[in-house]
Amino acid sequence: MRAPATERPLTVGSAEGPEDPFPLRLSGPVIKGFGRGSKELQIPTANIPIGGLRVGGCETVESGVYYGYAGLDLPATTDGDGKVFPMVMSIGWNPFYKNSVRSVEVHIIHTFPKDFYGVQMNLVILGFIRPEFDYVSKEALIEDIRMDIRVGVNSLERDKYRKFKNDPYLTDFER
Ligand code: ADP
Ligand code: RBF
Ligand code: MG
Repeated sequence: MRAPATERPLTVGSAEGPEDPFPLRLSGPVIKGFGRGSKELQIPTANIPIGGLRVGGCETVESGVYYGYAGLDLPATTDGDGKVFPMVMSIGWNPFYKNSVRSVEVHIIHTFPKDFYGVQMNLVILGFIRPEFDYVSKEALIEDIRMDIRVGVNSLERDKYRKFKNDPYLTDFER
C-alpha cells in the first residue's frame, strides 16, 4: 500500500527521446467513466474505450501511468487555443478503487470551459511514469497524481519530446 510523499524523480525516460515501445499511438471517442475523476479527486480524466488500446492490431499495453500528448477534435475556438495538449494517463484497474474493468483515462493539462464527451481523442504516448498502486488514502492517491502531472510536464519539456506535439496523428481526425 502506497503512502504519501514518496520521493520521486522529476523527469522519466531517456533525454535522447522516447524508447521502444514508444511513441505509442491510439485513439477513441471520449466515453463516460465512473464519474469519480472530477467529483472525488478534482482531477477529471477523459476515458476512451479499452479497445483503443490495440496498437498495430495485436499487442497490448502494460498497466501503469504514462505521459504524452492528446489531440482533441473540438470545434475551432477564437481564443487561439490549439487542439493538442500535454497529458498524463492511467491504463489499468485503478487498484485503489478495485475496479473490475481495465480503463484508459487521460488527464489533459489544460482548463476546458465545458465537458467534451463523444469527441475523438488521439493520443501519442511518449513514456512510462510508474506502475499503478493501491493507496493508504484518497489524499495519497491525489498527491501522487499531482506529482505525475509535474513529472509529465517536465519530461515533455525536452527537445526530443516537445517535437511530438506536431505529430500528424494527433490532429488526424478522419480515421
Ligand atoms: P468520467 O468518469 O465520466 O470520466 P470525470 O469526472 O473523470 O468523469 O470527468 C471527465 C470528463 O471531464 C471528460 O470526459 C471531459 O469531458 C471533461 N474534462 C474537462 N476538463 C478535462 C481535463 N482537463 N482532462 C480530462 N477531461 C476533462
Ligand atoms: N488509480 C489507482 O488506483 N492507482 C494509481 O496509481 C492511479 N494512478 C493514476 C495516475 C494518473 C495520472 C491518473 C490520471 C489516474 C490515476 N489513477 C490511479 C486513476 C484514478 O483512480 C481515476 O482517475 C479515478 O478513479 C477516476 O476514474
Ligand atoms: Mg474519467
